[in-house]
Amino acid sequence: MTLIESELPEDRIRAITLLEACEERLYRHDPSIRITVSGSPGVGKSSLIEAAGRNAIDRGHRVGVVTIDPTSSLSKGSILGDKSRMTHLANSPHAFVRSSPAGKVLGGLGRRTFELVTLLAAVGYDLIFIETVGVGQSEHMAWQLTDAFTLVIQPGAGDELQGIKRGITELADMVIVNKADGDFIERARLTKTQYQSALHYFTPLRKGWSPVAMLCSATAGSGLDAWLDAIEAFRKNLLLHDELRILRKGQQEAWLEWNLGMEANRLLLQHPAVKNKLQEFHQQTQTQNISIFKMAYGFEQLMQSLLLPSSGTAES
Ligand SMILES: Nc1nc2c(ncn2[C@@H]2O[C@H](COP(=O)(O)OP(=O)(O)O)[C@@H](O)[C@H]2O)c(=O)[nH]1
Ligand SMILES: [Mg+2]
Repeated sequence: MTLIESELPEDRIRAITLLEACEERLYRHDPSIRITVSGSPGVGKSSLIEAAGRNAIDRGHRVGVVTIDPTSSLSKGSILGDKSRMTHLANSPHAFVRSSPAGKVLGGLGRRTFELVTLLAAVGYDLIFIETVGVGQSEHMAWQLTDAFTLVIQPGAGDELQGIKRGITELADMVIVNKADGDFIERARLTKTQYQSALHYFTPLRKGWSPVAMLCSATAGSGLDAWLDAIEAFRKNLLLHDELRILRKGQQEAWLEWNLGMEANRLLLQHPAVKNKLQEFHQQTQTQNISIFKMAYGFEQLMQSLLLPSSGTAES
């Protein structure tokens, strides 16, 4: 994993060799299911994975977890590292927890998340959780790169919403109302009902699967087996319709495109001509009110002349 995340060019070559071997193995046999666990910071994603992961190990699973460490991106402060919420899994011989830095990647997935997941699957982790940072943008990407999408919410989450937040909820295969314990139980039940009926109105995204809402308490240990059962049923349904294979192809394509975009972005920003122009732009904005739109157009033309020199558009 360290090799995969390394930025050194020589490590990259070795990482690709390793990943290629993983893919070969997985093309022959891949028993893994990959589940995104998404939701706002503090709803209990890490706690749920830790608690459900323990039960899953008792069922004979090997549990892999990739979390994106938010400390390096948007939400600093009160949030403890995810790994510290998963001490049992982190210390179990039947589980593996990896916290990757979100780094400069936009959104809640790391640049190498998909590669890490592939490695975990290839070495036999069959139940793989991907915990996102939960900042919105990333969710769609995570949805594209994994098999199942679990949205975690808090009791009362449905109250302030005019209806239910569509976007992310529409992606959910499973909605967990966590913290259904103590004084929150009644509220949690109500929230679950609200979500269940909202889910009902969305257009189904998967053949043969209706999204479910359920109650859990990571701390009291309730509802966890129902979640694991739902994941199992979800996987069986995918296999039944031969959807898993199609899904994986789609994931690979999505990852390829994403990676290409990121790399293009990185390389362009390193190009001397682009760097110079940015520098120039920066100096100009300090002293004058220049047109940002014209500037952006200038960048577009510059990039065209760099990437498609024969297309005729020269830098003005
Ligand atoms: N009462 C209650 N508290 C919980 C539950 N699950 C998590 N928490 C608490 O919520 C806080 C955030 O949990 P965490 O798992 O780090 O949330 P994450 O940011 O979504 O990963 C912690 O203080 C947990 O102890 C639960 O089921 N019930
Ligand atoms: Mg967490």
